This record gives sequence, C-alpha cells and structure tokens, in this order.
Amino acid sequence: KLQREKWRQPVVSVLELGGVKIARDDVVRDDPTNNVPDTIFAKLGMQLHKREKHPIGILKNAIFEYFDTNYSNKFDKFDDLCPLVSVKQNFDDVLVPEDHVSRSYNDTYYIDSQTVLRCHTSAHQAELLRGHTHFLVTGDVYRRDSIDSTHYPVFHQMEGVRVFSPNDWDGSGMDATSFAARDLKKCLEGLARHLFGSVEMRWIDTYFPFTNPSFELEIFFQEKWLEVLGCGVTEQEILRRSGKENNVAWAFGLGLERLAMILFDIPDIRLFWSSDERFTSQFSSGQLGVKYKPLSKYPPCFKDISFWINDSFTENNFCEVVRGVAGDLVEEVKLIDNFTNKKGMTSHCYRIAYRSMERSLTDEEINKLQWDVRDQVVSKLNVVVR
Ligand code: FA5
Ligand code: MG
Repeated sequence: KLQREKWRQPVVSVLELGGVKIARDDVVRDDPTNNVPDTIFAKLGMQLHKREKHPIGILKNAIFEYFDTNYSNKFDKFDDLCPLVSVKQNFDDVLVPEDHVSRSYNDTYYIDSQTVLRCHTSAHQAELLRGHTHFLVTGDVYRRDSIDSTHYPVFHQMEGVRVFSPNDWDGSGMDATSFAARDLKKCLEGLARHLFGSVEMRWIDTYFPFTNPSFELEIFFQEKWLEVLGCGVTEQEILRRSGKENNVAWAFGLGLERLAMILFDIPDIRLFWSSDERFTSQFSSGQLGVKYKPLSKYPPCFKDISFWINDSFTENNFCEVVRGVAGDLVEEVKLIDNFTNKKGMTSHCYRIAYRSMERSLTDEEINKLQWDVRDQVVSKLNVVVR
C-alpha cells in the first residue's frame, strides 16, 4: 500500500495555468460530457517544458537556439498558453471535419461538450496567425491512446509556423506551395542535424486536415522508424480566415518526448515523469551530449486477461482502466488474441506488461494490480471476463 502511494502524483485542488485559475472540480466531473480522470488532472500543471534541467526543457531550449541563430530571433515564442481550449480552437479552426475520429470521446479528453484538453498545439495556430508571421508554441497536450514505450496520454509538442509573402517566392521559379514545402523540409532537416548531428531520417507523405501537402519525419531509433513530427503547407482557408489570403505558410508539430528519447537515448516515455533522482540528476541545462545511463533493468511481469467485448468496447477505454489501476507501473498493453465465436461474440485477450523503472515489483503487488484491473473492466466497461 505504502509503496503504491509513492508513484501517485499528489492531487492538488487548484492550479494556475497560463494565468487562469482552475479547480479540480472544473476539470474532473462525474458527468457524461466529461471523460477526464484524476490521473490526467494531476499532470495538468507540471509543464515539463519549462524545467531547465529536464530533458524536455533542455530540448526546447536547443530548438530555440536553432531558430534564433538561423532566423535572427524572428520567431515569437509562447510556452504558457492554457491547455484547456474550446472545441472550436482544437478542431474547427484547423478545419478538422465534423466526423473526424480525433473529435471522438474515445480519442480526446473532454471537460464538457465544448471544452477539451488540447490534443495538439495546432489549437493555437489560427489565433496566433492574426498577429504573428513567425512563431513557436510549446505545451503539454493530451490524448487517449494506446500504451507502449513511445505513447503516453500526456506529452509535449512544439508548433512552428512561418508565413511568407509574395516577394519571398517571386523569382524562385517555383509556385508558392512548392516553395514553402521546400523551405519547410530544409528547416526541419537542419533542425535534426543541429540536434543529432548525422542521423538516419526519412520523409513520409501523409494527411492532415490543416495542411496540404502534409509530411511526417521519421528517425531510425532502437531498431525501428520512429515518427517524430507532422508538418505541411498550411491550408489556404486557414490563412484566409486570419486575414492573410495573399500569403502562404508552413507549419509543423514536433513530438518533444520522441525527439528527447533519440537525443538522450531514453528508452521509455514514462521516464520523463520520474522524480527518481537517479534519472533527474543525469541531465543539466544546456547539455545536449549526455546519454542516459539506464538504471538497472528490473524484470517485467506479464499478465494476460481475456474477456468478451461488447459494442461499446474500445482499446483506449481499456488502456485508461489499466493506467488508472497501475499508473506508470504498466509498460505495455498488447492485443494477443482476437476471435469471434459462432454466436457472434468477440473475445479479446490482452497481455499486460508490468515493470517499474525504479525497483523490483513483488508477485503479491502485481497480482493485486491484475485483480483490480479485472474488477474494473467488469464494472467500468461491462465486459465479461473469461
Ligand atoms: C499533430 O498533432 C499535428 N497537429 C502536427 C502538425 C502541426 C501537422 C502542424 C501539420 C502542421 P500527430 O498526431 O502526428 O500530428 O502528432 C505529432 C507528433 O506528436 C507525432 O509525430 C509524435 O512525435 C507525437 N505524438 C503523437 N502521439 C503521441 C503520444 N501518445 N505520446 C507521445 N508522443 C506522441
Ligand atoms: Mg502522426
């Protein structure tokens, strides 16, 4: 019992975010239009990107340095914008279609039907475009998501936007969109070299509602391609609405945890939330060359759970139950079996990997967690455990 208390974040009742005072009861409510758990509220004021000695803060400053040097301090910086935003800011203003999955309660944390925890820093694009032509927005973002070493329900992004005027692309021999796309890729490749020196990277064509064309950058890390950012040439409609119809712009959204994992060789995204001194003491402000020395690895423990799902079952809901019970002791949740019987009932089997980065877990403790998971999937998700 005592040991489990240790990794729980203290639950404060009032926070100050971007100059706004917010009470717990304003964010976490027992109400069908609210799906924010206490564990998420506990992360709201943490602002890892503002800690000078934290890997996320160190990385942020290194990125600032790149932009300040290469663009003579032209980029305006924002890192204290409140993460509670309207549905309009988060989705409508960046042209996310009415029926897009990202709007669902399964993917986004809603405070009420009109207010969300921003799921990307793009939520601030449209407003800032009115007064600025070069800007960087850093902040914590929130998503209901799967559980593994590169996904966490709270993470940090940095948005970058640059607006061009006709005299920038005139004479380039290119159309405005190609000009902006080329400049964007050059800027981000330069940033990757500034941070990592030489590194294996590749561009992937993708889709975002707010850019066209759109790209993702992947970097080779721990034997896999890891997606580190999304970007593209801003949809003209967004510029038009911000009074910039004669301009062209590019925008990007960096995943700061992913970049910091590569930069410092950090193997698991949960580590960013560790207050264990053996982790935190390894980093100091301004130091990019440091490679994380792993604490001795403690053994994982795997537990399987099988149940008959129902129509409302989703994997994100299941993951939230597991996080609610096990917090950062859960390392991965993986679907290992999925079948439908003759009666049309579907069964899922998930393998949960429990592992602490700080100590060995006891059998007793893990069994208790697993029983709590079993109880809660039944009571909260209405599934039938097999
Ligand atoms: C976006 O969020 C877009 N807003 C990015 C963008 C901005 C595109 C401006 C175009 C113009 P995406 O959902 O792919 O895109 O997330 C961006 C990055 O955040 C990803 O590449 C990844 O590095 C990081 N990321 C996404 N989900 C998680 C997660 N659960 N945990 C940690 N990092 C994540
Ligand atoms: Mg993506």
